[in-house]
Amino acid sequence: MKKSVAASEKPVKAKEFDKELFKRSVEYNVRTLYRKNLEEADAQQIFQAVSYAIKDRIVENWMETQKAYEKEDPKMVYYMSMEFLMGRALGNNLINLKAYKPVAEALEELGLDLNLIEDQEPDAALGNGGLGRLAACFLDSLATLGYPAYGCGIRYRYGMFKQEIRDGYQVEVPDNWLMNGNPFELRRPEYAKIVKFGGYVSVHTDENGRNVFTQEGYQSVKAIPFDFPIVGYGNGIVNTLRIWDAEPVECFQLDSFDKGDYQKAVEQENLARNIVEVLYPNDNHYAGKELRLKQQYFFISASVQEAVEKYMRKHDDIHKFYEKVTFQLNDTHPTVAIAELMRVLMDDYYLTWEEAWEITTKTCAYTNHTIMAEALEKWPIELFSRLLPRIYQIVEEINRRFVLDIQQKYSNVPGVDVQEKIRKMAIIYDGQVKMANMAIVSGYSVNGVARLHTEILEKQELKDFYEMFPERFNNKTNGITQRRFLLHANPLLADWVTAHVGDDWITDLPQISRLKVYADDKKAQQEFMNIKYQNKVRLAKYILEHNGIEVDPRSIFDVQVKRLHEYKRQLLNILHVMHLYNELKEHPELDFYPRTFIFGAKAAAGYRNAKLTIKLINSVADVVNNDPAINGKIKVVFIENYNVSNAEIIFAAADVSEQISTASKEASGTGNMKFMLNGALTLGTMDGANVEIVEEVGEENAFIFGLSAQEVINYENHGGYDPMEIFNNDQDVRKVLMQLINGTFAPGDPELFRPLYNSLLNTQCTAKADTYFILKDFKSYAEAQKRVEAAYRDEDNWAKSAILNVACSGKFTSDRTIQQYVDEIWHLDKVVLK
Ligand code: B1N
Repeated sequence: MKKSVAASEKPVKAKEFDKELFKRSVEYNVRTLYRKNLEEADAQQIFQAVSYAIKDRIVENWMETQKAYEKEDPKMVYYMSMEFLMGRALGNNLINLKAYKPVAEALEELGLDLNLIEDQEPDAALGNGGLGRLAACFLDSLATLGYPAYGCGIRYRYGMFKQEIRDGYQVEVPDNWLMNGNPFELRRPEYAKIVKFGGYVSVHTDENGRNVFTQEGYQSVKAIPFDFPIVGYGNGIVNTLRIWDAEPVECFQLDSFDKGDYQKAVEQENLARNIVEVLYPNDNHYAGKELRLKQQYFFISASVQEAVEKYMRKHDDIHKFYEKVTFQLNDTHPTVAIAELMRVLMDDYYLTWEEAWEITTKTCAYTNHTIMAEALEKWPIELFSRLLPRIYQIVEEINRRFVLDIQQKYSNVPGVDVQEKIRKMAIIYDGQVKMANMAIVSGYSVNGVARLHTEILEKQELKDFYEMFPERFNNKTNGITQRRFLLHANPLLADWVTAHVGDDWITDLPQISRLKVYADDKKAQQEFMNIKYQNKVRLAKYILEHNGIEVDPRSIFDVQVKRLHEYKRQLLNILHVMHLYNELKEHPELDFYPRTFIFGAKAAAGYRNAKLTIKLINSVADVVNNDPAINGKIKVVFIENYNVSNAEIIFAAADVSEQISTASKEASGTGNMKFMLNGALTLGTMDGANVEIVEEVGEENAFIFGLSAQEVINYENHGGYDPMEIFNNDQDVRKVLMQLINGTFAPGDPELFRPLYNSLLNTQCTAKADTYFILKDFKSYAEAQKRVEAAYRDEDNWAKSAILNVACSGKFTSDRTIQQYVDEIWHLDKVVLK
């Protein structure tokens, strides 16, 4: 670890919280914002008034932090991401200001309930799932550890859609999160940038004999940044999330426009309106839409321009840019940053190709988040070059030189087929621009997000690149922030942990391992189970209010919440529920421990099988929940609109954490870590970070089943496996599959679930069947579920395992992940405030 450039020896204590001042400030804000007093203001107005009062405090620290950065001039990381799934800000800011409890008390004295006020805030849902939430956790950790950082992204007018369930189907409702204004954001028009699209590139030679490239006939958009404060925990540091809005460059000047200009002006205006309109609701999937590439270049061009200008405001030698700046590319979505930085360095700062390349390759680093083939970004040359003509020229040149490198390296190596290498590794090939290849070739680091995932990248997916650039590859196992997902989400457990081991875990999660000595302690076990019970009561109340379903908090809460995707195998889970239902119907006398199966998941709007799986879950729920013969022993609940805010309630209440992806498909997973931290036991495959979770907590404190990643890969390399064999020989599987097509769960429309049936068996043979090995793993899953039930019946032992899960979760803090990024990739220095 590098030493810190402390402005003073000791970190200062967080400023004392002045309750009376705060109360006056809330009253004042309600008055000036709404011309009302507290009694007259509604809940939303009070939320706004409280938030502005808190923002006042934050802004002071924000200015101090930025002043310190200005003075000390530390190296900065720019975390470039299309997604930041921030969730709500108020509660989190209070937690990190160490002001949550005093503010709750002050508000109580005013007759107000902080929890209800928090519920007024819409989630900032500028992300789909794990990738966007990871970015948010990273920002929290960067600020808490005192590292200078910017998050760079897009201020989507509409975030992730709101999900409503109507008649069991998902309906997408626009998420108008800015409707009431956002009290924490700050518009910064003084940092606006112009971003250019389309047109053509003209070349001429200047007086020094240099080629000058100019983009002409283009359309442009004005990018306006909005800054969000990212409050570090108890250290006075406030970093910035900078997200860009788009505005038209100029207003109409009708008199000066001829017909062509008028047309162009309208188009420019539309471009600005469309570009930041909405987040693409795809997770682990690339749709190849032109507007998406526009979004990517829009925020990247603005962010890169600003990073370079900011650097040049303090330095005169652009050649040393990489000593003060590093760009971390959150998957391939921001990869145009590479060519954009090359463009700025060559076209605006007149560097040679070699000089610009040296800087760019020392500035950019890439994180891979998936090996799913359908997520790989490949842009058609036609589209890419039409939209970004100058950028495309640069990509072509990067590619030309890289292909030469391949030829040079491998031409004389016996047994190597150079053409084959080029086919696999070239950035431009087969009419497409391959973004992952560009990110690997043009940066100094490539990392995966869990050990298994990185191994698969090195040995299979990116094997050729690993052979060529082994020193670039590294692993950074994901993490989560315990401040949001324990301290804020689960105050009962947080207080209990602190009572037993002190509060160091808040900034040093491995300290939580000191809980291990309580795992066998009967009193601790009872206290733990009691807290879990109260959290289950809280979730049961939420479910009753939001779903109208009554669930028994004494039943096992078995939870799968995450995006809906075939590889995540919600279908395996619900098929197993159908199987349990069949068993209970056939053997009503069965000694069955009551279970509540809880699902929460959004499906991409155009993903047919995913949406149909939601309908199946709700249809099974309808039948099972209302069958008196079952006597309430199984309940199935689909929680509408799964998001960061209700996730906090859900994790705290879970007994069983379903992490059942087809092995090798889930790069890491981060929900798995949030469940563990809250004392749920993992029921999962050896996939992603599950492998490391089991390594930490011990296999005896988890329920592992299914094919290994290598077994899956072996099957795939040999054309799959034959699900028909299982269908023909396993009566349990056969029965549930037949129920998909005989109307058991769709009485009016027996054909409804045929597509799911086909995806598993595919009797028509038009495509491969059961590509996610659901039937192959079914038996092993059902057996693991039996072990879950048996284990839960032994309450003391369950409590012990649950406590051990909490105690062994130390590795999975995003503070550890960020420290590893800092030590092994970014090499930043800590800043400590005076
Ligand atoms: O990134 C998370 C991982 O924990 C998950 O395992 C992984 O599935 C997730 C295209 C993605 N990978 N790829 C995406 C999201 C949006 C999009 O448009 C791909 N998300 C992941 C954090 O590492």
